[in-house]
Amino acid sequence: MPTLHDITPVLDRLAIEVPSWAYGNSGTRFKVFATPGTPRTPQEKIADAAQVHRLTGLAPTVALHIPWDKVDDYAALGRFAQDQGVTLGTINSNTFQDDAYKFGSLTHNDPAVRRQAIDHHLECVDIMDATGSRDLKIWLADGTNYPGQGDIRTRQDHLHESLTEIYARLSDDQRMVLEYKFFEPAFYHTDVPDWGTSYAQVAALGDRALVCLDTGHHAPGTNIEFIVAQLLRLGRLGSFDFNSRFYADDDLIVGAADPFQLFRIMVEVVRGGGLDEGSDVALMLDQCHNIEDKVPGQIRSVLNVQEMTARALLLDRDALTKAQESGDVLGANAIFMDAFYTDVRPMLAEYRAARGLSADPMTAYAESGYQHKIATERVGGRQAGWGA
Ligand code: PSV
Ligand code: MN
Repeated sequence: MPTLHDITPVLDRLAIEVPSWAYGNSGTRFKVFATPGTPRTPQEKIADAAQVHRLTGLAPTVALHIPWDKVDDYAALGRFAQDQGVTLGTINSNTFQDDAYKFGSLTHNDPAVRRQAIDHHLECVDIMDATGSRDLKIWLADGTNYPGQGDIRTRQDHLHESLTEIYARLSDDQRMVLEYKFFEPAFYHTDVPDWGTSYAQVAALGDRALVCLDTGHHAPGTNIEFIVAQLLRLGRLGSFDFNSRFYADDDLIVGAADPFQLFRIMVEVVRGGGLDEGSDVALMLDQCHNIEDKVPGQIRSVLNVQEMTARALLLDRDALTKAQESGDVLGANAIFMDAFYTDVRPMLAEYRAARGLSADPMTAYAESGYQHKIATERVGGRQAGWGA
């Protein structure tokens, strides 16, 4: 089995992008609970994200969602982030909260609505130019609720045309990632429901159009690591949105519902070169903290990814290949499970301490006084929330 020393270079490269919206209030259609200290501005969200990075060394970039994080001067916001010790990352578009999009956005049958949705994405690329962001992430709520409601094939053609115009606006160092989700808010059909559709759409655009895999966007029982392996094999895995699901798109803390699944995914990421030097697979969180404090929720999340990555890196590949090639079913499985069952927490504590970080970032946060400080300082104003 590899040692901590062997896996250190890869651990050093591990970077997990955090979403600005994770720091705002969120909930369900039943209730959104407010939390003292919740950011009121994009700057306060970035300050919280920087605190996560300061304590873990794992989260150097913050993703923005437009228009939720709209500001007058994005270059200044980028400088603000840098002063805090982080940089601005992926720009997420939003075509799901305007009345115009009731029947779709980039797939809508009305050219005027498609125009509005395309223009929103072009504005997002302008923002990327100002922030220096590499990736434009597109997730569409487009779909229909009733059979016969829309022409599902024409909508694919509209999607292709819309994406073509957006893709053409990107510069050579920018990418588009197209996220899929099998249902919700549309219940009968969704225009980008699965990795195959996302792959077909991005493959028709060019090399800098890739698939975004949100771990919560699959039917129960889906073998997500197989999709990871396939997309890496095809060179089209652009990014992950990590989170946990028990039932649907729960957006819970990654690794909370099924740590073994996260391990299996990370095994395929490692196997497919996703953590190799120079890899451009982006690891991001897409989570909401409905009842727990948000900053420690994010700290827990990036630590979970780090822990499962370390376990995946400890997998004895040579022994596994030998067992696989000799048809040793139980032997191969035992090697795989040995890596999963390895408690890497003491090893990672040592790793962090050697880098001047706290060995235990969760305790360090609890003792830092940061939660009390933001709860005391952030009084008045309007707390940020998912969808506002
Ligand atoms: C949709 O459920 C999604 O996963 C997309 O990534 C959005 O950008 C994100 O949630 C926040 O709305
Ligand atoms: Mn997502």
